[in-house]
Amino acid sequence: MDTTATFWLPTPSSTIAGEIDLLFYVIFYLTTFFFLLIVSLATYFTIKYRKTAENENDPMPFVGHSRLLEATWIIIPTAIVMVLFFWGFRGYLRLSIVPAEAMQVKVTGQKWFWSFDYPEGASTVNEMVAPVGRPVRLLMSSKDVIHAFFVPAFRIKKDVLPNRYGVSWFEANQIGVYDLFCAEYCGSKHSQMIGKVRIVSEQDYKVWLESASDLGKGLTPVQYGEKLFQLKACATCHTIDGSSSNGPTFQGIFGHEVKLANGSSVTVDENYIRESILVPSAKVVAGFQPIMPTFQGILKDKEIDALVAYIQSLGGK
Ligand code: HEC
Ligand SMILES: [Cu+2]
Repeated sequence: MDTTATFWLPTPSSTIAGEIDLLFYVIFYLTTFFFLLIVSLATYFTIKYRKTAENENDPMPFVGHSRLLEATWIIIPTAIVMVLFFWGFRGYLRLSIVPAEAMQVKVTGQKWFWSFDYPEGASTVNEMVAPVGRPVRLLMSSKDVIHAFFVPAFRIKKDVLPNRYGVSWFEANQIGVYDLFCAEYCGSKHSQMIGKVRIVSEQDYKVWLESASDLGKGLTPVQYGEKLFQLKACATCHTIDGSSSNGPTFQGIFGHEVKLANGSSVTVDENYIRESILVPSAKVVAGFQPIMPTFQGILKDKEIDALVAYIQSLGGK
C-alpha cells in the first residue's frame, strides 16, 4: 500500500484508507479529465465557428441529431456514475460494519474536548491510545451540542450527537501519533477542540492500559482496597460492620480462626484471603453457601494486595 502523504491527502494510516484514497483519486482525475475536455472543446469550437466577414451571410445550416452521439453521451456518463455509486456504497458499508473482534472505546464529545473510556477502566482526555493492527469500535455520544470525530489519517469522520449513540471504527496499520479534529462547528472554542490518536504496539498498549487503568494511583493500599470493595461488588455479599450478609463479615476476621464447612478450621491470613478471592470453593466458611464467584482473571495482583490490606485494616489480630 502507498504509505506517503500527498498534496491532497495525509499519510494513509488505517486499513480502510487505501480503498478510500483510490476512489478519491479516480473521481478526482475523472472530473479533471472531463473538465479539461469540455472546456477545451468549448473554447476550440467557439473560435472555430465564430462569426466572420466571410461566413456572415451563409445560410443557417440544418442541424439534425445523431442517435449514436446522444446514446454515447448518455450511456458512458451513466455507466461511470453507477460504478462510482456502487464503489462508494461498498466503502460506506465497510465503514459502517464493525469487525466482530473489535475492542471498544467510548468517545464523549463536549464543549470543547474529547474524552475516552476504555474497557479496563482507564480514561483519557484529548488523547486516545489504541493498539496497531486491532480494530477499534468507537461508541460515540455528546454531552451538549453536535460535534464530529474526524481523524484524517484514518479517513474517518462521524457526527457525535447528544442523546444518541453513533458508531464508527478504524484499524490503524501504522504506529504513530495522528491528529484528531472536531469537524462540526460547536461554538466559540470549536477550533481548539483538537486531540491526538496515539497508535502503539500491542505490547505497549498493554503496558499503557495497565498503568492508565490503575485506579489506585495516589491511594494507600487500604484506601484502594476500600474502593475496590465497593467497585468490585464485594459489598453486595460482605459487610464490614460485623453483620452477616450473603457472605461473612470482614470485621475483625484477620488473624482469627474461622470454622469451615468441612469441620476443620483455618486462620485468616494473607494467603487465605487470596485463595478465598481466587478459588472461593477451596475453603468454604461454615454456615454459608458456596455462592461466591471466582475473581480469577478479574482482579489483578495489585488489587488483591489492596483488598488484603483493607480486610486487615478492619481489625483482628
Ligand atoms: C455473590 C456473593 C459474593 C461476592 C460478590 C463476594 N463474595 Fe466473598 N464470600 C461469599 C460467601 C458466601 C463466602 C463464604 C463461603 C465461602 O467461603 O466460599 C465468601 C467468603 C469470602 C472470604 C472468606 C471470608 C472468611 O470469613 O473466611 C473472603 C476473604 C472473601 N469472600 C472475599 C471477597 C472479596 C474480596 C470479594 C470482592 C472482590 C468477594 N468476596 C465477593 C460471597 C461473595
Ligand atoms: Cu466540537
